[in-house]
Amino acid sequence: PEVCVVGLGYIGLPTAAIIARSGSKVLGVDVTQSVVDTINRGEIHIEEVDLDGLVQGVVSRGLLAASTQIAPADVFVIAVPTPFDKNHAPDISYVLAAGRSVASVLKAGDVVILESTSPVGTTEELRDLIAELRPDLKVPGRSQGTPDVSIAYCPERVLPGKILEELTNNDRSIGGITPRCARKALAFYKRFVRGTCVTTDARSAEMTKLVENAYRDVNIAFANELSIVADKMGLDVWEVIRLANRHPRVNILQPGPGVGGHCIAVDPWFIVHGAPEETPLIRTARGVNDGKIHHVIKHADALISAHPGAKVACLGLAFKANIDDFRESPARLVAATLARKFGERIQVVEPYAAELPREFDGTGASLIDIDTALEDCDVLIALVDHDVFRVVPLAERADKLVYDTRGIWPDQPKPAELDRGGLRLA
Ligand code: SAJ
Repeated sequence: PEVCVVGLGYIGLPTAAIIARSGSKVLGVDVTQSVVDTINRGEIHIEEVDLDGLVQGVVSRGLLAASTQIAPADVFVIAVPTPFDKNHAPDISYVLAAGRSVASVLKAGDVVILESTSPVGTTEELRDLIAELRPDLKVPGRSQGTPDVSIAYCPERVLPGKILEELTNNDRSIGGITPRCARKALAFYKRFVRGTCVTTDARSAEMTKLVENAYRDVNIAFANELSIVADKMGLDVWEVIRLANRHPRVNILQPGPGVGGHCIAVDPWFIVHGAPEETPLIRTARGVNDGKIHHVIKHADALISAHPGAKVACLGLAFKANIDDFRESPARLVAATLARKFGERIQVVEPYAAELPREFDGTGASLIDIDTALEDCDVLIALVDHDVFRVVPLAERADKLVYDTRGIWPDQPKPAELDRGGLRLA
């Protein structure tokens, strides 16, 4: 193959498919045999808009194949997970394992690109590993003369649910270990990226990725903190934010039941870990967003407890709107906690799920559709802003007791119970 993509997850697979669509022969490598088999059948193991058709097309045209074994290529793209441990310390062992396998087939002239979100300095560590394993190759920044291989960091910045579109159209930061490495990587991305590709050094590119997600986390924390303040003061936070955002230089994000997904709640810790003394704001924002989940649980618990016998529908399990990704989801944690406490009084509506996740087993909670919820349930707890929930007309929910954690129904009358303040929890 011309290109070898290591790691066929939410980023690696769409990236491999898009490179293949641009005409390059691509080998996708993954440690999981079932993932490899699925892709080689032209099918996919993850959910992403339009990805199924794209993968089927490039596999059937012989442009994309998958394997558990790496093979020589001209360009290697590493897109493996970088989780953190229980102390929030980043774990780059998958990156280094990928580096070891790339090193085993590397030859002069090759380009190695790391895309995984990584703590600052990881690309240099990858370079050092390659240098150690392949003393026969001159690596950038460490050997005299023109290096044999180029190594760069180029983070993805795609939004789940819009991955294919954003992979092609977003601007990209391309950080080379040296300027020459950046130019080599740039030439590669130009083949399939329509957005502007900006070159920089590897460490700046690593930090840029972390900063983007920390920026969003801090701003969501601001919105979430406002929502807790508004609950205490008996104000409608959505109304306040709508009005404040009419100011030309104010753009407050939307409060919700907490921050989910695999990036925004993780990446800020990589910065905190790298500079613990210097990051009180980023650390506090994480605490505020995690704390919001428990605020929502407490609030919902009080509402349900105050209405014994009422049937309750939790609307949504996904980590955000209009996707079927339930990992690291605050909505799921809220619904499961309520189900454990209130049992069969709790129903869950999640049009993107075929069944309830494991943790609901034995709780008595069941998965129902939105129409059944509107017919049978007295209390609605809106946890995800799926469009299917947003479009429920007022007439079908006017008589319900609603706890709207996403602000999807601005026209919902304030329930008298809430107005009395009896249920407001600081
Ligand atoms: N959220 C709010 N309020 C908001 C916006 C988001 O509560 O106003 C919540 C969402 O409901 C969700 C979480 O934040 O639980 C994260 O959602 P998101 O849409 O902000 O981001 P992700 O995790 O889907 O994707 C992010 C994106 N980063 C930025 O927007 C800076 C994406 O571009 C990155 O590529 C991705 O992380 C990644 O892979 O790092």
